[in-house]
Amino acid sequence: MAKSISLTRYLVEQQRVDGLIPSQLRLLLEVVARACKSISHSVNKGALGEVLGSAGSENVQGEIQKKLDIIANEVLIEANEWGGHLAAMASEEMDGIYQVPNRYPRGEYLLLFDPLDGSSNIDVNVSIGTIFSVLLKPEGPQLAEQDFLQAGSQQVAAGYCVYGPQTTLVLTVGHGVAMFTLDREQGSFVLTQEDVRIPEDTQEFAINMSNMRHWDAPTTRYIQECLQGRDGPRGKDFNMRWIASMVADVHRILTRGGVFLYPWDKREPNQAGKLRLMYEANPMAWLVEQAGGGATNGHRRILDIAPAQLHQRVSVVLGSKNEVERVTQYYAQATPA
Ligand code: AHM
Ligand code: MG
Repeated sequence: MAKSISLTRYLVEQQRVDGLIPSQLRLLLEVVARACKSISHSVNKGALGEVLGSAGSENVQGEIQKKLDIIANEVLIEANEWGGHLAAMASEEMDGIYQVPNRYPRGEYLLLFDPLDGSSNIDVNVSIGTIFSVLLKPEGPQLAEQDFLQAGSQQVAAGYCVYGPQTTLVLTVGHGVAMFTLDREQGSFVLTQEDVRIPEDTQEFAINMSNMRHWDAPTTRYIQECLQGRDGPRGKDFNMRWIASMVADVHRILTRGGVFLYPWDKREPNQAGKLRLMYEANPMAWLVEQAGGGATNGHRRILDIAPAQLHQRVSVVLGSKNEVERVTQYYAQATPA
């Protein structure tokens, strides 16, 4: 039987053998994985752990927080603040940045996360997840929110952990995408897939169709053509999936291809979209690109967007390369340069 490779061993080899990551980044990723394991245990307990339901508070974006949103946020902070590898953290669930307290040593990395993505699915026992992104702190003694405002192309690591029928951690440090499945008996993540590739073509799309009447013309055109199937301009039938947890939808796309869209819509014309650039779109865009897919806001590569705000939102189209390119073309044709 082939020897199983734990996340720890994989990271040590990335550091020692291949020289792909510094030791502090390895430590950071191990700590994030440990936090995800702990979150996975809480998610699994559900009602038995009295962790379901609303926390009765709102986050900075005015969204109702679930108890597990807050628990997951605390787990990530407590796990990461004392190790000496981080300078500060930022989270979808916190207003401003969280600097590592003075009583602990500070490292050179910045960690951003959506502690529990897919909040609407927590109480109904549908897959949810944690998304994270790692940046290097710019030079200088002071630390400010401004330091986090780096384009996604500057990420040094990104990943997510999906809490579904299996708990799976998916990771990139810029040399492809690897997947690790949590072995509960051993208590460790085990490498289950390396060099993940997204097929360039697909017949599966993911979008919240109930928003159709609010979309702009290019998104409407793309989806209508998919819906026309074999009888329309695409000449083939499409299937639709929408889990309402970006982690789960992206995990499916990394596994068997597909395209995911959460576009700008007319309900909130001044808002670029629903999803957050720093906590959701950037890490997922990098993973998808590392697996051979594409990720754009319709007009440009997500990873090239220079953020102006920590909680900035963005339109997202990502997944199988040829479909993402087609959507981008429809946007270019609708708004010629
Ligand atoms: P959340 O971070 O508050 O859970 O919101 C993000 C989620 C994504 O995971 C998912 O793709 C989207 O919101 C679903 O939105 P909708 O309920 O509008 O379909
Ligand atoms: Mg989210």
